[in-house]
Amino acid sequence: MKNWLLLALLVCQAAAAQSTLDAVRSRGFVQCGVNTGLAGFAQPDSKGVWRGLDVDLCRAVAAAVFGDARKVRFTPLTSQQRFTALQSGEVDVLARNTTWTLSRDTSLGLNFVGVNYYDGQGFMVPKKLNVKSVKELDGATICVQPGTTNELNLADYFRANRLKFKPVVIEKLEEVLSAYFSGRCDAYTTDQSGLVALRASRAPNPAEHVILPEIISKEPLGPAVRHGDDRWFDIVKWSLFAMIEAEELGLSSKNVDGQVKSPNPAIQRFVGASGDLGKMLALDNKWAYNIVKQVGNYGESFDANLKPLGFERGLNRLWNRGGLLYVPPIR
Ligand SMILES: N[C@@H](CCC(=O)N[C@@H](CS)C(=O)NCC(=O)O)C(=O)O
Repeated sequence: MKNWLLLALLVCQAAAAQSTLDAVRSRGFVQCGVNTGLAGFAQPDSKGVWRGLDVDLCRAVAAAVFGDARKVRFTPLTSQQRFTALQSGEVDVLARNTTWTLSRDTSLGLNFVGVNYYDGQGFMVPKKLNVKSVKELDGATICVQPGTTNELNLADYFRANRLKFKPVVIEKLEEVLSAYFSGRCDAYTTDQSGLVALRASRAPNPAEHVILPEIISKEPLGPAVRHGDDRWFDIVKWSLFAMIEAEELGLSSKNVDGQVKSPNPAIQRFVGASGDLGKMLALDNKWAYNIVKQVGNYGESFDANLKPLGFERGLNRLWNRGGLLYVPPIR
């Protein structure tokens, strides 16, 4: 083999072998794939600062890796673009109201780190249609985005219930919303969280739209990374878990400083005052302290981003308060 070819091959192999953590460190920031603009999950505010539950997860990873939650940049992605962006290495993390499914977790080459919002699919209809149930939508025209679980669940549900429908499949969020709000579709279907957020933030008149009572699927939404890099998978996973565990331990951005001297050994370990949990993740021992101090716990993020839009905690309460949020021990 020619020498230059061998060299090129070795350089390529070295680049491929570089871990995501090394790449992120030498770049100086985490590149996070987020929604193009979904209030409460990921949307730039009036000053252009990204806000939302998914955005906070990205900031938590930056706080864990760099000790600085600001070291993150955001790539807005449509439903259809998101998986290629992660697979190709354009983003390090995908935190974009993405449902954890078997096919995405296997053949799409993703690893879901956990769930940051338990959701389910619903339907929104104009109030004036006077529809009270999805079962009354036989023959309806229904707006949906491609590349979503919503598109598949819609077809399954209507088939299972022997109902007919005409799908109007539009890739861009702006366009699917204007199709629905202008009356081109009788109904719009997506995750319940999407319906609540979009009705509150995008409807010309929110009071003119109702969300039907049926929830037709399970949509566990969570951040994902690429297959093949266990260390990075661990870092993103435990960054999410740290936000949830902090709420359970009663640690918040407001009080975490005072807790560094807590007599509780679990808190001591969490804030990095004892033990070496950070080292096990190849991070600074204050990784979790930095997340809570700079980003906040899960409940703080929920209250800041979702509560103002009218969201209830519901399934997304902690396990010991009747919800599903339960993370393995941080020890
Ligand atoms: N959770 C579902 C749906 C996620 C989804 O893409 N929802 C739409 C409607 S809320 C969205 O976020 N669109 C934004 C965009 O494409 O820019 C999935 O993972 O397939």
